[in-house]
Order: sequence, then structure tokens, then C-alpha cells
Amino acid sequence: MKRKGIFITFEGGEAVGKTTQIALLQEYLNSKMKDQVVFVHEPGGTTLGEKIRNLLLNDNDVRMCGKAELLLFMASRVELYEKVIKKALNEGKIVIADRYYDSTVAYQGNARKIMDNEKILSINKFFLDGLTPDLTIYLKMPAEKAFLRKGNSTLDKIELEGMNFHHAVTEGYDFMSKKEPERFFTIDASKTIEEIHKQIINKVNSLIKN
Ligand code: Z5A
Repeated sequence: MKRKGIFITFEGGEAVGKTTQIALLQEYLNSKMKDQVVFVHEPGGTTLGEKIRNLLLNDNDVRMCGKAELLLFMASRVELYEKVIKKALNEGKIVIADRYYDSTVAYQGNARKIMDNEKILSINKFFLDGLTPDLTIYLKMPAEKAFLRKGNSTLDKIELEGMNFHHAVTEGYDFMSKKEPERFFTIDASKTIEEIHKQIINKVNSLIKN
């Protein structure tokens, strides 16, 4: 897909600090270029997507097979792409997404082993008109350490998977960052919030200038 705007995604396992860093980036960019930046999250971000999110993560009455899970994550993404992302990029805006198809490779591909990582990539690209992010900020740290940050908060269905699953998620992201090193910007997520924010601002500013 040809685009006028810039597409940036945030990726990584649970509690690595994506939400925190996206909020800081949002504050920074809104002060510089208000109304030019669109923030989205997955699963969700549309009426359909939010209903799918509830089914996937929170509704304990709904137990589904891995293939259905994969298709629902993709359905939420395709709806978000068609209703929000495509339009914003065509208008020349900066779109910042909390997760995109690298999550499906890491979770449903590498961890759940529903389908080969390359096949997941190719079906995603087919349904998303080949839209690849310009930059993917990958926040990386050991899952054991990241889960300590969750404290006593209630865990959703995917967070309740065992540590082997979450290690495989990290391996899935490592697979993608090795495959596309020019797109991935990997940051040590165990650094302080301020240090990480500075690295992100530098990287995003140089992308915007170019
Ligand atoms: N999923 C999937 O399986 N397949 C797919 O295709 C897609 C998703 C798209 C979405 O969950 C779930 O769906 C996710 C993958 C799966 N797995 N689960 N569960 P979500 O959207 O609800 O949540 P998440 O994306 O996993 O994010 P999170 O768990 O909310 O974490 P986070 O956003 O990365 O972290 P945070 O909320 O910014 O920070 C967590 C805590 O750490 C918080 O108290 C912060 O104050 C603290 N924090 C943050 N940064 C730091 C630093 N640097 N030092 C110390 N403390 C920090």
C-alpha cells in the first residue's frame, strides 16, 4: 500500500511498558503537531474490535481453539486497518499503533504454534494490502521481570499462559527483529521510563525528518 503518512508500531510482551511509552510519546507529539497524530491499539479501536477484544481477553465463558483465536485477532486488525489506519495514512498523518501483526507472529505463531510464522505474515499482508510499519519499537525484557510489574492486577486469558509461552513470545519477536532489522528498533525495557522515552523521541524525530 502506498501512503503519505508514517506508520509506527509498538511491540513486546506483557508489561514491558508499551502503554506508558505510547502515552509519553502522545503527549510529546501532540505538543508539536496536534491533530496530525492518530493513536490506535489492538485488539480493539473500532466497535467490532472492542467486542472481539472482550471475547479474546476477558470473557471467561468463551473458550476457543487456537485457529479461531488467530482469526479473531486478524479480524480486529483488518477492521481497524479499513476503518481507521488506511484513511489516516492517506491523509498524511502519523499513525502510532499499540501492537500490529508482529504480535500475531509472536503469540499465535511462535508461542501457540497455530501456523508457521512466515504463513502468518503472508496472510496478514494479503488482508492489509501489504501495509508494513515504517518503524517498529520493540520493548524487550525477560518475561519473569516484566510480570513483577503487574503487581496484584487481574490477569487476562493470555497473560495466564505459563512462562514457557511467554518465552516463546519473546523468541517470536526476536525472529521478526532479525528478519527485518531495518524496521525494528529494539530497546532494553528494563531501563527507566525516562531513558526509554528519550531513545524513542530521538528515533521518531529522525524518522519524521527523513
Ligand atoms: N495479542 C495476541 O495474542 N495476538 C495479537 O495479534 C495481538 C495481541 C494484537 C493484548 O493485551 C493481548 O493480546 C496481549 C497480546 C495479545 N497479551 N495479553 N494479555 P493488552 O492490550 O491488554 O495488554 P498488553 O499489550 O499486553 O500490555 P500491558 O500488559 O498492559 O503492558 P504494557 O502496556 O506493555 O505496559 P504498561 O502498562 O505501560 O506498564 C506496566 C507496568 O509497568 C505499569 O505499572 C507501569 O507503570 C510500569 N512500568 C512501565 N515502564 C516501566 C519502566 N521502564 N520501569 C519500571 N516500571 C515500568
